[in-house]
Amino acid sequence: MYQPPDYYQLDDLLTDEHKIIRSSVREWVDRSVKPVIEKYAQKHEPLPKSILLEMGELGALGPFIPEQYGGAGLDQIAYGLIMTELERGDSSIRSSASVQSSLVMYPIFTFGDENQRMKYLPKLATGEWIGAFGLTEPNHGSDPGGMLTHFEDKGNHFLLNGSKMWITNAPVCNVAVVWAKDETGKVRGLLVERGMEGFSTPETLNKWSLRASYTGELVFDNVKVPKENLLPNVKGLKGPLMCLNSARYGIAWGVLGAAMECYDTALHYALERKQFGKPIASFQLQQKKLAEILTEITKAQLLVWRLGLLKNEEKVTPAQVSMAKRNNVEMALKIARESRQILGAMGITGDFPIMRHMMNLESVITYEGTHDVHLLITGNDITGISAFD
Ligand code: TGC
Ligand code: FAD
Repeated sequence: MYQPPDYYQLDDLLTDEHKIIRSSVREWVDRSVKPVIEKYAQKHEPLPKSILLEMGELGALGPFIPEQYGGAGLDQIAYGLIMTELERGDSSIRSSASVQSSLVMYPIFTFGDENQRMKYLPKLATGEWIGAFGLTEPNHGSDPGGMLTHFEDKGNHFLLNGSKMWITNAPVCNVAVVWAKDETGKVRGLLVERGMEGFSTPETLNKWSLRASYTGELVFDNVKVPKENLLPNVKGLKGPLMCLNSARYGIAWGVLGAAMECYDTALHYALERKQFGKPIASFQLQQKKLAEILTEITKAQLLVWRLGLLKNEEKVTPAQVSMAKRNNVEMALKIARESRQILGAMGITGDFPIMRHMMNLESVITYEGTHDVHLLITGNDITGISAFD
């Protein structure tokens, strides 16, 4: 089985349970994802629903949700390890698991009432139902507080109007957690189900990134949403932003998987490929690349390890999560670019996973808060001055 780099013996810090979960996800990725992912990505065809159902069986959907609601009841380190293994397969698979776990199950568990938890969480945990998270709008991406989607109280239901854009899994979702303003301008969360009249989910095509993942819009044209579908326990932008803290944390771990696979591919290639009568791994310039890649992976592993411990103790701050998301995605993207160069022309082909990871990471560096937005969050935390206002 694949062995990832572990230069600082971080495996010694994991429990047996962590290692068992990681092995089962790793084995599944090798068996069910790696043999087919390149074909789906090249054809720009989303992976079949069976992939989500299999992730459900593995306990990869809502791993931190308590077992009574169908989750696996695991800690945050386990969640991170699962994300790393999934993203080694492809960012689109990790994306699906991130959205389902952190952006749909987390808000229903945290902000929902008992009826909502019992109705949705078990079906989302198995992958029988697919969830989506609607925050971004055509004219409000980095500034979600400016959203225009809104709803009115019509007595026995809410009337929802507006649209969301760039939504992972939108075209196939059974339920969407939609963030919209009420009549007082407060942001609230609504659970909008497929089949509600006036709710449509057109697909976004022509992507060069995350080609094996569904992306689309959520369009609300006078949708009557039952009152019991309002998430009762949160008001304001902090609702969606708390979900993002969880998803961004998962991404900081996830991208390590993409980086590790690029490194592994480049190392093996450099040892085998000969030029000037010697393996290219013997040239100092290639050794510099490989040594720097391993150094960056090791630093990123230490960052998420500490972040995971803080998250387990519920001491982590949103700004700490932003720093890790920003650092680790940039690390993975740079490693993909360097690894691609080590493979020369072969690096641009689908015979190797590097170019696919590189293209995917161009989305990952933008979604869940862009690279620049996360830097400004750190700047705000350091100085106490918001550059957004
Ligand atoms: P600001 O005035 O700073 O804050 C508004 C309220 O929110 C609170 N807050 C947070 N709460 C929890 N966690 C956080 N990370 C929080 N950040 C802010 C804040 O305390 C305040 O609360 P209150 O009670 O005082 O009202 O808001 P702002 O309008 O200035 O915005 C600041 C900014 C830039 C940080 C924020 O809007 C932002 O993060 N923008 C980026 C948007 C983003 O990340 N969108 C992601 C969409 S989802 C997605 O991409 C899914 S990809 C899925 C996949 O396939 O994996
Ligand atoms: P903009 O906000 O228009 O930003 C454009 C550029 O301006 C960026 O470089 C940005 O950093 C910069 N910028 C913006 N404001 C500032 C500032 N104050 N100072 C300096 N620079 C600034 N959203 C969801 O809600 N749910 C999803 O499931 C989802 N899935 C996605 C899947 C994919 C494949 C992609 C690509 C996106 C997805 N998104 C989703 C949307 C994503 O979160 C947004 O694209 C992201 O938040 C950025 O918004 P934007 O694209 O509108 O860029």
